[in-house]
Amino acid sequence: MEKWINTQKTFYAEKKKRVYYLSLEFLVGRSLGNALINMGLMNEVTEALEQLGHDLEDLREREEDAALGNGGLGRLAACFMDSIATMKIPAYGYGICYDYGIFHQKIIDGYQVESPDSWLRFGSPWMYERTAFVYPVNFYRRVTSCLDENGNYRATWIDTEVVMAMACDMLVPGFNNDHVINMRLWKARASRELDLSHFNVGDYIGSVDDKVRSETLSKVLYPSDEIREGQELRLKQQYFFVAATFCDIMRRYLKHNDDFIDFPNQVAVQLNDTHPAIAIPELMRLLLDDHGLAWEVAWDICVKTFAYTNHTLMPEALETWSVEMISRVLPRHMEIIYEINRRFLEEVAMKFPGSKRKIREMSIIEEDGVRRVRMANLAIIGSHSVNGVAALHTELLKRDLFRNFHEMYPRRINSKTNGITPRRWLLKCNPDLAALIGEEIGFDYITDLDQLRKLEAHADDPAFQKRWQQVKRGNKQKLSALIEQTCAITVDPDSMFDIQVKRIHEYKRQLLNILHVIAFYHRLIGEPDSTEAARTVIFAGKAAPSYKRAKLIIKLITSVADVVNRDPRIKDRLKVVFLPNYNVSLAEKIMPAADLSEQISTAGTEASGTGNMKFSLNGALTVGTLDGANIEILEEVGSENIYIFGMTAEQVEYEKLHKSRTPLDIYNTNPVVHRIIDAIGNGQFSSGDTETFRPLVDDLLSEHDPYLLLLDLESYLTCQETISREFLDKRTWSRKSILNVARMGKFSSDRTIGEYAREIWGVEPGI
Ligand code: 26Q
Repeated sequence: MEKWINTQKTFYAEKKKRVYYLSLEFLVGRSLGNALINMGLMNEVTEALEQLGHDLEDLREREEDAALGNGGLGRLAACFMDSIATMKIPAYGYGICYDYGIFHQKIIDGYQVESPDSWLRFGSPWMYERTAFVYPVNFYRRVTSCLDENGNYRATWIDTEVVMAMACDMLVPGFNNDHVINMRLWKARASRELDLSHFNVGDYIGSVDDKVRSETLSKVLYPSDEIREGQELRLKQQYFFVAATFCDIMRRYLKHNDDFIDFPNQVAVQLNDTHPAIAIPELMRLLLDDHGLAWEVAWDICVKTFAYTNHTLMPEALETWSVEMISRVLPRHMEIIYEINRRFLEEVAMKFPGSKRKIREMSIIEEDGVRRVRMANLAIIGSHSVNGVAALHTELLKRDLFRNFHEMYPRRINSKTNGITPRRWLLKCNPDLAALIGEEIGFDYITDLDQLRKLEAHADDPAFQKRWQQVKRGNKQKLSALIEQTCAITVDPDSMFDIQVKRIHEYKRQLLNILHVIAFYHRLIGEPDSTEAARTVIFAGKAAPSYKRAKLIIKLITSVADVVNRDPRIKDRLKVVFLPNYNVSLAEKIMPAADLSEQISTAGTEASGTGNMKFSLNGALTVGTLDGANIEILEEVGSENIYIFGMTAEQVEYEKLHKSRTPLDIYNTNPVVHRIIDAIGNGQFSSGDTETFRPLVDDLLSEHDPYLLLLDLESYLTCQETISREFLDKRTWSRKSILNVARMGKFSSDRTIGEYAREIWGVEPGI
């Protein structure tokens, strides 16, 4: 805390530009081990606890994960916090302190069952309630207006319902640098007026009811990623945290300034996807209504202040809100959005005269059917920078999804390839590998990941390879014990650990993976004496509670596992495991134990992926498509050190249009494929029941399968056979594994944050 106070004092004294990273999600995980590592206290604390008769490992396992995020986007925000602290960037994270994080997943009868994650039940030692920072946030009701002395339109939002936002700070220590930044997460509290109004008319119970209702705002994280969830509560959560954050931003800014000329030189706001994009009309409202600026001046400040990161390519996943709802919940913001749109469409009409199509596509308001506000359009128009999260993703944004905007503002869209923090994803989760590397090349690589290159010199050294293999083997043994404990499945640590862990989604194609598992199973039955490498295929991941197909895919995986694991003919040559409740802490146990990392999304669908980087940094080889950051991993490690299969994004586009082959063609001509599909359809994994998995079989055979599983299946199966063969050659495999780690430097989130700082935020790392 002392270091935290000192850090804040320095920021304050230096009057530096500050960065605000706004995110509805921060998937932090546990903090104890991380804090001890970053502060260099691991040995001391281990020893001290020993003297007190406690085991640090045991203590660490008791910490609840702070799971305030769904997956990639939330974890990226958490990795960024670590890099920001380590690089001394004057930045803050802002979000919501949910009482309930992402749900706990249990597997019952092979199906996912959700239960609430009440991580704050007994409080958290890492959260500090800041009762001095409490702000009112307004909702609903109406806007009055008048003309001021200069004849300008002036609006006031009145009669509002008020919810209080209370600051809760979570401290984030940098690595080995005495720097501590904070994430400020808001909690909703009832306002006093609200209590009193009911009290006055004698409705005591009613007043408590209202109090409870207004506090539901920060109750629970929405558990759906990349599928639309358009509830009013979600919109209110977004505005709640944005409004409170801007109270804080304005308070800090106005301490040193009495006009807004310098605002964009003092403040940078990064929007983590469109979830906080209501911040754009909110800043306009503050500048216009509270501070009396002219529209043009206010708008110029807005665009210079905001930057927006996009995390998805799928048009159906883009956020929209009905005009009706925004008008009701945030009436003044709806007015401002209309005015932004009116002025913007004038610009469009000037730039592209007569193009009705451009106007229709670029408008913030979607006009066909119920009118809706397109948050991505708002975010692009209101920001000076729009970035994708990997090179391919950004190119596709420019070419397809945001083509019109790219044409209009050719300098706006830029690329910032994602990264991961090497502190958590190597040093903390894989201490033995981190130590082995350190003994060879020194420990500076932890804050300068490019230094891992020095490992290249040792890739062929048999003695080094031996130690490398021993570390991997130790990690696999630990994971085997965990699997035994949680799933009661015995796995062989000498088998190939073939792992796919991530949210369950059709586009991520866990189904393709299980099709290979079935093919492998059939092959083993057919060839009882084959010498093929034994495999343990491991899955983990949560499905959005409302996502039927994803849940059915989990059921198929667990059903295949049941059949395969019990089949005496298989004799331990194949095990299938679904580890329940995938979260950050479980990921830290899985990554170090992987031999093969599955990154098999349909090309053009996964914006970046970050699990791919975690696996590779821990010495797994990747089997993957030319999608997201896989392409850049390929560029770094070289094509001999990664297994690439399947169609390119361009081929996917082409096939969708021209359908040169259909899934049925493949099913009818390839007997291996035929057998796999029939096995699922005929009930081989559902005790003869042919109904359970019919929807999946239908999807697979459909001409309209948007994820083209069967079109990639043959190439995937061939690739997997190569992998099986090459795994048997320990020397070559180890060499590839070492080279993967040696060439992961680019994927440090320190590199990513350095690029954001220089190219978007205009701030310098503080050495
Ligand atoms: C939106 C509206 C209402 C409710 C929920 C949401 C919502 C929540 C979470 C929409 C999307 C998300 C999360 C998206 C996400 O995690 N995307 C991933 O971001 C990673 C970091 O950039 C990428 O590596 C992944 O490729 C991308 O899928």
